[in-house]
Amino acid sequence: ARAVHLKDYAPYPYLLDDVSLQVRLDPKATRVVSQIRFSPNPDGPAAGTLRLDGEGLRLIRATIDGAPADVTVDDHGLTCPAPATAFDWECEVEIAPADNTALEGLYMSNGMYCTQCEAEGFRKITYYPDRPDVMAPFSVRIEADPATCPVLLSNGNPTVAGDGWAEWQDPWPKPAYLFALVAGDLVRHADSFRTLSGREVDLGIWVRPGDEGKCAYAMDALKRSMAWDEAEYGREYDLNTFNIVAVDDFNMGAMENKGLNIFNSKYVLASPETATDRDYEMIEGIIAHEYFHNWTGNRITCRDWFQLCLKEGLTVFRDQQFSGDQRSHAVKRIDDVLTLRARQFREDNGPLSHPVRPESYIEINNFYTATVYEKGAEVIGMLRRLVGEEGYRAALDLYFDRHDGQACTIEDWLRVFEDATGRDLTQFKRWYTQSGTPRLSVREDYTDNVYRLHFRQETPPTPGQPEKGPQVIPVALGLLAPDGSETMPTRVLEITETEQSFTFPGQETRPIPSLLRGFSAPVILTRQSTAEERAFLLAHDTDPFNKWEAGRTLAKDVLSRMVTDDAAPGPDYLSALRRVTQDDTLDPAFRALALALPSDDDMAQTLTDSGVTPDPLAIWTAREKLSLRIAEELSAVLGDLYDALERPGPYSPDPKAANARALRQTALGLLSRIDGGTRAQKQFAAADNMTDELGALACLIRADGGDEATATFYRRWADDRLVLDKWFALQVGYAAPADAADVAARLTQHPAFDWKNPNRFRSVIGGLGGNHAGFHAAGGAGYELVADWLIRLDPVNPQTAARMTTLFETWHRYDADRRDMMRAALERIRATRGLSRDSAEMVGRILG
Ligand code: HT7
Ligand code: ZN
Repeated sequence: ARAVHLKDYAPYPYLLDDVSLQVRLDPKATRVVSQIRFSPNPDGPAAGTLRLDGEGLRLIRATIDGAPADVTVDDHGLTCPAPATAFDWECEVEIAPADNTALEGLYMSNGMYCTQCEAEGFRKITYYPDRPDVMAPFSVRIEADPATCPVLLSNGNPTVAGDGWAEWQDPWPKPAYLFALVAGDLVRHADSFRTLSGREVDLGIWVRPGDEGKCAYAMDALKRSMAWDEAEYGREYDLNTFNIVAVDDFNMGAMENKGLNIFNSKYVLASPETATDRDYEMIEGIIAHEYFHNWTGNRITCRDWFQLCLKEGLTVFRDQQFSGDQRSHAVKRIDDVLTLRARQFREDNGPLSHPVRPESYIEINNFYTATVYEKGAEVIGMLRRLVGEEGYRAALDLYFDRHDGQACTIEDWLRVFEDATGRDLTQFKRWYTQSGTPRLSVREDYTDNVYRLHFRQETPPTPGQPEKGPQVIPVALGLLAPDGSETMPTRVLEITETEQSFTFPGQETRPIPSLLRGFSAPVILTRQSTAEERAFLLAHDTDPFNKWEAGRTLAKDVLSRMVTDDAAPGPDYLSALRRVTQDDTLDPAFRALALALPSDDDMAQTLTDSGVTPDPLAIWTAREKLSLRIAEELSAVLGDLYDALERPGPYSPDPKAANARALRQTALGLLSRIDGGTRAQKQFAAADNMTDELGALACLIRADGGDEATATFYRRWADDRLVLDKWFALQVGYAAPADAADVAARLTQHPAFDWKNPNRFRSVIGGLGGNHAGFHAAGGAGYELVADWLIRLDPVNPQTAARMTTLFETWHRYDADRRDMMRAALERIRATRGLSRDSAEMVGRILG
């Protein structure tokens, strides 16, 4: 397959003045009639030939101004001679949504019709210039059997409807990737929202009958998101209707289609009995994310898919701000950095490393990555730090004013910051074009009351980019005195050179630096420091992120020495942990994070960075030993906490109650290593909510497989598909290293293992990949099983299969045996006859 390159961008030769679709739904023979008014694009290349994208369509007829068009059809679309003046195009195609297992285009899920058009799914519905810079107002007429599909939804506002048909009109010009259509037997959880300027908006969350009791939290999150976007960004909603539909079969989390968001049901449905605190938090964040796209993505969209970070990085940044405002900024920041390091640093350290704005792709679906999303959000955070809160607001106001209704580039985005703040962002732009995680090392000296910091930055070579220039790195810094007081509050140093020093005169004692506060830049910071100093920062740093970071670094040092030298955990770490655990002035969720150890995957990368080949079993064993040691050392404190944090009233998902549960669960996880599982048994039996029930079950499975509790849980929840996903995932995720592949293999034989459902597939196969020691267990059974299943899934759902090949992206870290086995598994996937373009690109890049 051929690669697409950013440098080859050219505008489309035509503008689309108006699009009208008529969709007559049928599982095997849906008919789509499209009528499009084309006119020459004055800013485009010469008109005269019409090229439309199309895949898997049966063309019935095509006309230009009422006369048959002279079309040539190929595998990717059609071409025909067309006037160089305005004309009317009409065509009719037939498609079979019931046969669409790839879940892209128009497909069926539990008897319901739905669409997923981003990135290039609309071309599976009709012939069309399926690219984000071609925008048009749409009107849609849907016809379906009213007995099976009483509800018919599309983008924009509803206009007229009758028995078996409905019409929708979307006045806002949009690219085809934002098109959506849903039809089925659905029930509506209704509410309304009054915008700042007084527009009354009908809100609807549409779900399968029986699920209507699980929509209240998502609706509440939606209304809070709408109010927040008005208050913080001055952005109002712009239609009379906003609908959300929950779908069981969905490749990703959700989709921001204009006025008709479609969600993986996992990120909509919640009740105390079936959803965990984490589920509630994810629902809130994803509802906000998709809603925020209405302005950052829909009203202002991307010129081409290379600019994906323009909408995704910014919208992730906005949803992170929102969640921080709704909950705790400190805890949210730590969570976000944990995700960034686990996903994006991992990606950036391996063969899939690419810039936030890539320069070429074979399959765009493979570029919905942690780098585009999470690093893209970090880049916005850095910009905001550099220009300040007011500068950021001025730049965003200018962005919305200047570019409303346009399809934009990163250059447009940076220009509004330059114009609004007067700053030159030429060097800053490297964050979008250079791949790899910068390494920032720092040395210091202190003489005659003058303290100096000497920085050096370097970004290692990444695929296609052997050389890098220095980046603009904002380093938030505070200084502390040995008595724990802060002698210099946070100040932002701007590093722009490869080597750069900063001087702080008037320091009566040698300060202790708190560097990169709030994780002010997505870099790997190295600095020689002692365990005492880390314990000091854990105790005294006023910056909550760095307070946590100090504990994390301590934990990593302890674990590394346990792995490499079989060393026992030192007293500094354990006593620092005790202090934090007992400190009631700290948010319980923060304490839970401080008590949590780095993941095995994180430790594997940490060891690799320090030149040690990671042994997954040794890491797992060290982590188990350290957890046991912490449990023994802190047993009394943890026992008291566990009892004290018992909830007095009924379950509520509010942040305060959830934070208390997070700490209580962390305490239980440690205590169940020394109490024979008595607390976990009791909690499991008494639980009236999924957070407590699942938390207890996890402890029981980890202790001895938890066969009885696992069976009880299954009997209780066999009819709830989302809860059952958790049941599958937990067994694989907590299986002992030597058993994990067998457990996963056994679960793939379970009658409820519906492998064509992406959530279920991810629970088991993704769950195995997430069990680091289990996936990498000696002998390679984990690699084999995952490869077998990816080969099986690829022809059915190439997008999901390709995405999961990233389980192998770290092959280069490990010993020769594992490397060989992982490469062999990848080669086996690559050699599969008829392998999709999606998986072929991923496997090719991973193998290098
Ligand atoms: N913008 C949406 C991306 C998305 C997607 C991309 C490829 C294939 C399937 C997909 N489903 C959703 C989601 C978002 O980032 O908001
Ligand atoms: Zn998004």
